[in-house]
Formats: sequence, structure tokens, C-alpha cells
Amino acid sequence: QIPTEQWAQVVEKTGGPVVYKKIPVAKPGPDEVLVNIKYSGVCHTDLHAVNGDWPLATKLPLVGGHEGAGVVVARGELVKDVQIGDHAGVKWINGSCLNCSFCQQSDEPLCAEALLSGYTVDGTFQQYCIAKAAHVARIPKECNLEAIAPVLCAGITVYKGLKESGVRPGQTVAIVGAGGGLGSLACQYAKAMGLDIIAIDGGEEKREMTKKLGASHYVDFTQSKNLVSDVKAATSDGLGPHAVILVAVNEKPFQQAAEYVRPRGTVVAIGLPAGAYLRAPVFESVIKMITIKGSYVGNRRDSAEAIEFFRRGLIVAPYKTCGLSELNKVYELMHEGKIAGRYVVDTSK
Ligand code: 8ID
Ligand code: ZN
Repeated sequence: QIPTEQWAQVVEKTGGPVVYKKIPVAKPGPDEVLVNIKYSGVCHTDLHAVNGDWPLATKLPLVGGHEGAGVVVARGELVKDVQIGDHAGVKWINGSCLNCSFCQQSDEPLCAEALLSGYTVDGTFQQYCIAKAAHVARIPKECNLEAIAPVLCAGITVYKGLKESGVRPGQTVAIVGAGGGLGSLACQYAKAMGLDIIAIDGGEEKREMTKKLGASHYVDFTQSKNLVSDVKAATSDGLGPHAVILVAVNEKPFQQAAEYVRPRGTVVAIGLPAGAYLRAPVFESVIKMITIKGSYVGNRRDSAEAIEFFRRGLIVAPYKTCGLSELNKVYELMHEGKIAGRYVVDTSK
């Protein structure tokens, strides 16, 4: 039985805090499904949304969250390929027009009409969440819903970013922000892809964690006297990593990466620090023939592939679980940069 009311965390005004309260359960439209969210990861994007960091307004009031794993409990009359009882994931791209030139070429994140879970439509910090059937992630029944939740944004995004970097097995990737949510998953995907990993983050807890996740080197940005030369020195020939995956929430590393990336290498910007700019010296960028690009979540195929890595047991990343009611506490820890790995919220608590 689907209840008429449910628990949710609601952003009532930009700047927060989020309010834990009962709200109505929505009914799915013809092309939508209703997912009983069991667990949701907490992404730094959710905190950007609460704080109104970005040049894109959120809906208000807003239910945040976009790493929701659960069970399909209702569907609209046009939905044929998702069954009641299926395990499904609600991800950042909640829906897209499926008809524009970007959607036609499976660049759905670039669709101008894309609906964003926990940003322009209500997301997964509630017990029952709506998503377009075409875009819900299919989760195999053997996958643990709690552990797979972070894959639904962090995993998909870093998997896509690694592919966009063009890095190949045996080459070296630097992951900047390696101890955070996206970073910890990036370490696991990079390891599964046969890459040598230089983890960059701050503090001993993240050093230990990234080592366990597969990094061969750690550069502590809070300790390093010369980060650029320390990163280069972590590669066997001293020429720097073939790719840099930027998942930090700070402007500085976005201005350093071009200096240590290897000639012919690629810098992939994924993190979205408020008001930040990428910066690179023209002379070195030209004579090193480097590439600097952005990468934004992933399409439906990337999502299925990222989930398949998880299903095969290749992605084991650390997370801590708490109740949905404790979301404000998670945001405080996140703001302080104190979370190693990901927090997952249990919507039943
Ligand atoms: O599609 C996308 N492009 C996408 C998808 C999902 C998330 C982008 N994001 C964005 C988020 O909005 C956020 O801006 O990626 C960023 C990282 O999200 P997250 O992994 O959820 O954040 P986190 O868990 O707080 O991790 C950030 C890590 O960066 C480290 C912190 O210590 C933390 O471990 N860090 C910082 I802040 N400054 C650093 C520095 N100078 C740094 N690490 C290295 N060098
Ligand atoms: Zn996210």
C-alpha cells in the first residue's frame, strides 16, 4: 500500500537548513514511475543546491537528493519496460525530452529540457520519488541498495569523466579530491580500469582510505610545499599524469592541474566550486598540447555501465549510513570537508 503522506527533508529557503517533515506522496504521470526510495547518497551538489551556489535557480520548496535507490511501486499507463517491484535508481537526470539533437545522440545531460532530481524537480530525500521511466537506472536485484546508492551520481559521473579523459590501462591518473564522495569512487573505477592512481586530498584519514581504494601515491594538498612538482614526482618518469580528474570543491586545484598534467594529457573538470574559473598558462598549454574539458554526469548507457562495474564486484567504496532525519548533520560535516567517502541516508529513519 502506498501511503498518502511520507517523511521528507525540505529546503524551504535557499541557505537552509533543511526541514524534516511530512509531505504528500505524488502520483506518477503517464510516462513516470514512483520509486520507494530506501537509501540515498548525499552528494556535494545537494549542498550547493541548499546554499544557492550556482548560476541556476532551484525550485522552492525543494526536496533535494539524486542518488536514490529503491523499489518501483507505481507507474503511469505509458510505462511498459519498468515493472512494479523492479529495483531502480533515481539519478541527477530525472528526465529529458528524448527528442532534441543532444538526446538523439545520447547526450541527454545536455538537453535544454532536462529535469534535474533534487534541483528543478523533487529528489530522493523523501520516501517516494517520481522519475521519468526512460531515465530511471535499472538496478539488478543482486545489488545491495545501500551500497549502490553512491554509484547513481558519484559513480556514473567519475566513470564518464575517466572515459572522457581518454586515459588508457597502464597510464597514470591524478584524482584531485580523491578522498571525497566522487573521488573515492573515482579511485575504484580507475583501479578497475587498470590505471596507476595519484590521489590528491588533505589529511591522514584520506591518505589511508585512498591507499586502500587503490592509489599508489598520495599528495596532501594541506602539507605540500610545491604541489605541482610533488604530483609530477609521483610519476615514474617525472613528466606528470596522463589525465587529471578534478572533483575538488575549491578553485585552486582547477588552476594548478594544467601545470602538472603530462604533455598531450587531459584535464577533466567535474567539481563545481561556486564562482570558480579554470586557468591555464597559454604558452605551456600550447607547447604541451594539453586538453582541458568539462564532464557532466553521464547518459543512460554510461549509467548502465557504471552499475555493471558495481554488479561485478569491482566497486567497493566506503560509506557511512545515517537516518534521513539527520541530513543537516551530514551537510555540516560536508561543509567542513570532514567526510571521507560518502554518506548514505536511510529513508526509514
Ligand atoms: O556531473 C558533474 N560534473 C558532477 C556530478 C556530481 C557532483 C559534479 N559534481 C560536483 C559537486 O557539485 C561538487 O562540486 O563535484 C564536486 C565534488 O562532489 P563530492 O565528491 O560529493 O564532494 P565531497 O565529498 O565534499 O569531496 C570533495 C573533496 O575535495 C577535497 C575535499 O577534502 C574533499 O575530500 N578538496 C578540497 I574542498 N580542496 C582540495 C584541494 N585543493 C581538495 N582536494 C585536493 N586539493
Ligand atoms: Zn551528485
